Amino acid sequence: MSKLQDVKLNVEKGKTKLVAGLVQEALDEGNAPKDILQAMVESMGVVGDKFSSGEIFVPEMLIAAKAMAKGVDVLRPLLAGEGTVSLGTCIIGTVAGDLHDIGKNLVSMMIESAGFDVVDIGVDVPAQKFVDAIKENENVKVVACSALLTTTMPALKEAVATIKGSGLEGFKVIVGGAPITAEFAAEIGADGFAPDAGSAAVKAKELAQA
Ligand code: B1M
Repeated sequence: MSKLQDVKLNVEKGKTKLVAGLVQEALDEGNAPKDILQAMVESMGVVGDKFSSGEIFVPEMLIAAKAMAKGVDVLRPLLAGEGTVSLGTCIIGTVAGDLHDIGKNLVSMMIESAGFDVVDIGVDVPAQKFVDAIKENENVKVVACSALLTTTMPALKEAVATIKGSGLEGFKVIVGGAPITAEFAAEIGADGFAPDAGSAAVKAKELAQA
């Protein structure tokens, strides 16, 4: 079995103690960090499918997420570049009612590597907390809101409306997450949408420099 396959299977099985070592072995074997990350993202797809079909339940899904996080920790220094010039501050969080953070953490990592100072305000973030964070931090250029559940799409809408209605200016709002589309982003008044972490960083940079 290839090392990538090994990483993939062990993330799926939630082998938290093994994944970091396997990711390191995959790197040592010459696999590119982005390919290893992609393998782990695919694992989460498999885990999601197994959850949908009733083959596994929330605890298994959680443990697989923890295993992936261990693998991402090993890749972090390799995926995040060392930008010297700051493009400003990016506030990032997952909206109220939503506890999913792997995608948000990857977006955060890529936005940081694009040259932003990232302030991560976590998961289950009430709309007003985004506004408070904008007030509390200097030079905010981008606010990034993530939502992973169809049931938290209304909370994303509320977050964007609250941020936009706050009267604060000088920044753009980008949104994303598995159920979010460019159409929905436009409908709720976001300035930008990105389907994945890499394009979120490109979009954040584009909007901050516009
Ligand atoms: Co949850 N969960 N989960 N879950 N979970 C999903 C999302 C689900 C699709 C699984 C399924 O049914 N197949 C489903 C949602 C269905 C729907 O809404 N239509 C689901 C459900 C139903 C639930 C619960 C309701 C289950 C329950 O309790 N009955 C519950 C909700 C809890 C809550 O949030 N209130 C729940 C709980 C959990 C865990 C806590 C156990 C765990 C999360 C742990 C954690 O994050 N620390 C979990 C997990 C792990 C998943 C799956 C398996 C994996 C999510 C993930 O990390 N994917 C997921 C199934 C799946 O994704 N196929 C599932 C990998 C990650 C890299 O991708 O997060 O999509 P993603 O991020 C991508 C893009 O979306 C994008 O870039 C990222 C990287 O490229 N992106 C952005 C994300 N944010 C962005 C922001 C941007 C731009 C792009 O700009 C700001």
